Amino acid sequence: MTTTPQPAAPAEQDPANLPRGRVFSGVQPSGLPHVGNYLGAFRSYIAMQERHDAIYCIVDYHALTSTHNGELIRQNTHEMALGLLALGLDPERAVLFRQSDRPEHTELAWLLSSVVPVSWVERTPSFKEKRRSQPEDINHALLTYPVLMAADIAIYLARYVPVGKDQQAHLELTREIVRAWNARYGDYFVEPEAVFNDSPIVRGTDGANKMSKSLGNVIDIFAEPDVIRRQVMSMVTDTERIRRTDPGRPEVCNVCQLHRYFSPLEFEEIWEGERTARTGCVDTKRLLADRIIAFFAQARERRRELSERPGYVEEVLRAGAERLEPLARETLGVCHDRMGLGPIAR
Ligand code: AQP
Repeated sequence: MTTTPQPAAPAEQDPANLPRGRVFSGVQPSGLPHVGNYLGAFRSYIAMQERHDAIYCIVDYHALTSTHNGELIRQNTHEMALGLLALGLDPERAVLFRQSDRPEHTELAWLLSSVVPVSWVERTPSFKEKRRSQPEDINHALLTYPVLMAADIAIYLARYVPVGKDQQAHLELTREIVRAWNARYGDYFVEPEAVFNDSPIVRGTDGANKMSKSLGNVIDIFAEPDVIRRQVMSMVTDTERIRRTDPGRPEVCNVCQLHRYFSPLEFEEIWEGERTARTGCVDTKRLLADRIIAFFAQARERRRELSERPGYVEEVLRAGAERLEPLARETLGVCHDRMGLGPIAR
């Protein structure tokens, strides 16, 4: 099948070469797939499906913490799944499913929540961040989000969780939660490890914050080329480079940083052009836009082909959820038994 070419930037941790194990990761359908998702997480998903037992999830329950438009969640779920498949996620090698198709996740979240002190969830950076960014909508699900995330991973006893660095605190909390449950009810859950690749935090077009759907500072993967070009041309570069003749600092310029991944063979030359002011920021951005558009061209074409197959995405998601049923129910069965609850129907 067609797979998007992988950027050749030097790997800090090569997700594909870890000892074999079960992998789980999720993405929220809170918007459309962007370059930050791809560099930080999706390319690890695709690399890890080769030799691991990989499970990937569109976490629609999580998206309810900030998106309250049902139709939008449905559309974004479809688009996320379609995007992942177009980028090379292969349903023959990895399981792809929708979280709400496996309601055992929410039951396990409840069971785990009984060992979680409230102070643990109150102190998570994402909760504090949401208190600032959506003060009018501090719903209870926002507070318990990390417990549901722990359940998503723990229910499949996953060992590896490929994610961006923004998820590090959540992963630490997941480890604490499973440790607390194991301490109370006996060893059962695996303490999962976060897997970071060599682009663990991609900054957005504002040059300052993490690229993020909710901040709107994204470069979309599947938008029309002229939209991608506009997004790239709007990027903040080196704020101390005022005049065209000033030398640039590629180490701090986000456009130059993205060239490491999208122009792997010549980024040093591009950086040198910036340092010596041989090239201006506008030239470097134009080149980046061309490179990003070319990089995802195959995936865009594949997305178009897949979108012409009616029912395909739904079928992949349904089959994925079905494959996971025995695993999810087995875990719940162990929890019911050890926690003194009634037997679950087999
Ligand atoms: N900027 C980023 N750099 C590196 N990795 C990133 N990821 C997201 N943004 C970056 C990683 O992509 C995976 C899926 O992310 P998500 O959609 O589930 O959640 P998120 O981290 O909350 O992404 P957004 O875009 O910031 O969503 P909103 O705005 O809805 O909160 C994760 O592994 C994430 O680390």
